[in-house]
Amino acid sequence: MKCRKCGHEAVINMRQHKLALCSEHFLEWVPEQTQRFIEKYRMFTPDERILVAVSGGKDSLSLWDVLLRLGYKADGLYIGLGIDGGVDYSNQSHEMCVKFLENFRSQISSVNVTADDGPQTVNTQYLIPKLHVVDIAKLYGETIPDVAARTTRGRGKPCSVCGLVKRHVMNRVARDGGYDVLATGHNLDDEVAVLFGNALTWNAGYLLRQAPMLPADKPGLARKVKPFCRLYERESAAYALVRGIDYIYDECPFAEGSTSIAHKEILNQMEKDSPGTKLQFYLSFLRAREQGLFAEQAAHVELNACEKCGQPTSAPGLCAFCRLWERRITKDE
Ligand code: Q46
Ligand code: ZN
Ligand code: ZN
Repeated sequence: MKCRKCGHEAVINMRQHKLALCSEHFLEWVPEQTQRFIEKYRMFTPDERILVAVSGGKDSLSLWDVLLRLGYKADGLYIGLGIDGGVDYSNQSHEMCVKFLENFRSQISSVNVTADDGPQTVNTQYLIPKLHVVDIAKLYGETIPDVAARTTRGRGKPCSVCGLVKRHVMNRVARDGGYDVLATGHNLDDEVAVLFGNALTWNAGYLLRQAPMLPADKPGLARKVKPFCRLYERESAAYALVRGIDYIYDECPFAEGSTSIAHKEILNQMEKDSPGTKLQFYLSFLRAREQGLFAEQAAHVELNACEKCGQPTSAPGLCAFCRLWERRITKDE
């Protein structure tokens, strides 16, 4: 298989795009595509400050790398969940984020920055990224599995508590750090698996909130973007590999057996039989959503500011996150 652009040996063949590329052209293609999606979905501008949620996995580290190479002011946020799972999961993933940053900093002088008017010399101060680390156990006294074990949320799995905590911490760090936007590394496979699950139950509220860009329409909430939402998982993994980014291969041990993984397998089979199925499903959904297909059904929820942390909540008094740490109240639930 030859690269379509230069005829050298291709490292990836993307059947759904009918495109094969060599390593050099693939490393150009991913940032070009990402930039196209950033503009298309009005995610952010070069002046804005971006907080990238990094987990040590291929998607979030590749995203951080791409944003920095495109010249964006992007800092990272790592949330230490205290998950071991026999593979020292949280410590390993933290280490990957730190390593990424060290490597990137050491390469910084050789990074080409592209701006609207072509390559230019940019004050590299801007490009030296920061990694915010929030260790849940150090800050709140308990790991995510510990909190999950004493609450009724999530039926034995910590994912519900974990999601709640991550959303809260991401919003808080974005707000306190004065970031304009919060970026996550969700890829097309993730988005399509979530979409598939929500379409099975026609959950209009969830469908309406699934988007490449969600504006910060409530005080205390950050704008949320997914610049890799149209990139296949295989493409983001290949980017990490070809770029030489070291990432944690293990999934979180609690992801095993989840419905979204089961949905991914079904969708992979469909994609294999008919390349491009996932992308078509996602793009058709975005069009329907834009045409207001789910808007009417989504109920308007009045939000108040939480008495303790100030983040918006539908309940009066404390938000679900703050209630999580009030042991007495949680036990009574
Ligand atoms: S990190 Fe947390 Fe995921 Fe692990 S505990 Fe579940 S939600 S699976 S993205
Ligand atoms: Zn090439
Ligand atoms: Zn609160």
